[in-house]
Amino acid sequence: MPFLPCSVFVAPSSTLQCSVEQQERFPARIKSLMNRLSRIAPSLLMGLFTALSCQSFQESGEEVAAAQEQEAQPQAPQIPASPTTPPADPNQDMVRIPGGSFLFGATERQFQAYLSFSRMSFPGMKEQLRSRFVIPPRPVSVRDFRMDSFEVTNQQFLEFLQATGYQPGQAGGFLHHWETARRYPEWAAGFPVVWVSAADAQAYCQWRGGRLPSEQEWERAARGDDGRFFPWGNQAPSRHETAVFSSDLSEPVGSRAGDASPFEVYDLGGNVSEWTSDSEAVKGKQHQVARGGNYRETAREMFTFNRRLEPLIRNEYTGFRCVLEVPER
Ligand SMILES: [Ca+2]
Repeated sequence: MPFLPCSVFVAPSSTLQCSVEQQERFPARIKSLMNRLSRIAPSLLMGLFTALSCQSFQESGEEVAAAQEQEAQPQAPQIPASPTTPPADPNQDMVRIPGGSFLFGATERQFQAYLSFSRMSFPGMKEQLRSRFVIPPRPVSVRDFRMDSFEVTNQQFLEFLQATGYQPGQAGGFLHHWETARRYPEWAAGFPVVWVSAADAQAYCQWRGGRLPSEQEWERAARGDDGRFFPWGNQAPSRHETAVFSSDLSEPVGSRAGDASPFEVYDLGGNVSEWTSDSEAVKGKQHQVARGGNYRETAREMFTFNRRLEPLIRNEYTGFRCVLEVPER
């Protein structure tokens, strides 16, 4: 309701008039002040005050109307260009892996078990596969380190992009599964990020103060002290209970409680394979070592000693996790 007609305040010579709608936008304290001044102040002062107030609230009203009109427009769901709330500490879900000496590589018995999971056979296959693994295993020593309990997700990688503006040197395939360079599909927030290279992964880990694990560190985290066949033990995996493999799609990280190593690191067996910091030449071409199986592969890729030698290109089945150094005491 209008509290007073504008004509009470405006000097007769003034051309400024407040509409009823404008008066209704005045806050109560302004209305009270104007009422008191109307009883004691000269009309010229009141005219000036009212003119300024009317103008101010007219502009304010236009802004509100513009905002409401904008809100009425259908908006496509978007991930904001910058986080509206600070992201959670990216290093909070890490576990400490005790260092020490362990057997790196496969025993002959383990290698034969690996072969028993393969229906494929071609001349020289055993020799080719054997050359990929460290047979017999050799003792390797690693220092204590901390490792991500889970594979890095799309959401976490977006936070890195927003914080750093990272641009890859070679962009081929970079985040190919995202809708835009800064937006992943809504359903994919908790899924492991893929279509990243080992260099992209290393940049992310460095942002967090860490790095990619070496393959020896990765295997230490997967095998524990007993040199097990799989991260969860020596039992063959069950597709629907143990790990994510032989499937069409990865799953949100940590979905399978059964795919846990002795140090409670999840998805080392399956979901997506994981970049390490090691590389190796194959037939004269440099390859990056990835460890662990993935959703597309069969059970045999989940053996803890299995080494994947990947070309230096991004793909839809390799992600990563990070490690942090532990200061020496
Ligand atoms: Ca994995």
